[in-house]
Amino acid sequence: MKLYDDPRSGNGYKARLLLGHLNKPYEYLPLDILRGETRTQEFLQKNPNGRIPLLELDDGTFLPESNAILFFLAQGSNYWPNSPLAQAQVLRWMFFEQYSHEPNIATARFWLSIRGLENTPFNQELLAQKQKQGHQALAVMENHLENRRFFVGDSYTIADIALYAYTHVAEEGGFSLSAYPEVCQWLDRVRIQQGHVQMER
Ligand SMILES: N[C@@H](CCC(=O)N[C@@H](CS)C(=O)NCC(=O)O)C(=O)O
Repeated sequence: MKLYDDPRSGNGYKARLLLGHLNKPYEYLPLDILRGETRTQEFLQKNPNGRIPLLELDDGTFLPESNAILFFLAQGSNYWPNSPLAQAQVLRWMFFEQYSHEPNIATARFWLSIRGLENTPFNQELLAQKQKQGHQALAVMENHLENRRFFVGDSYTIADIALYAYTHVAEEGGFSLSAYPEVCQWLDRVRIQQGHVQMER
């Protein structure tokens, strides 16, 4: 397998993290999103949406979308539960991540810590809105994690992986996690899972 990714991407890190847990070998193909390397004709033929992460399977199939990659790779492993209801709960948190969490927390991080303020044509109002909505997502997580070790059932699943990716670097988006002690304890629990890899490559 090949993983097209930008090392700074939390979405890409989700795939790297699960591949680490699964101890699966893969070829890493780093691209620089700031230089438009996912927008070339060559890359657009692989993923018409022009984004990483992108997994290339051994038969040449291309699979984009971080959470679809997690779903695919987790099949048959402990990171994807057996019961349809537990599976649906995992999907619930992965959809939450893509709709309520990542668009706010990852975007604020991208503006503040990756692209840099000087290159970011946004207004403070938009940043404040992203941060407000990001805090709402963190509060939902905090509340859910009260009396729970992981997001679904009592074990670590791809729901945790999807949410860990941008939560553990939320401070780079201007979010202090000190008001979320349950989230902080969960982050520590995730970090000690077997095969954990750090975001920095
Ligand atoms: N929903 C997608 C989002 C992917 C995404 O936004 N990728 C960003 C990096 S984190 C990207 O490739 N940006 C480059 C661009 O849009 O040109 C996923 O979860 O994989």
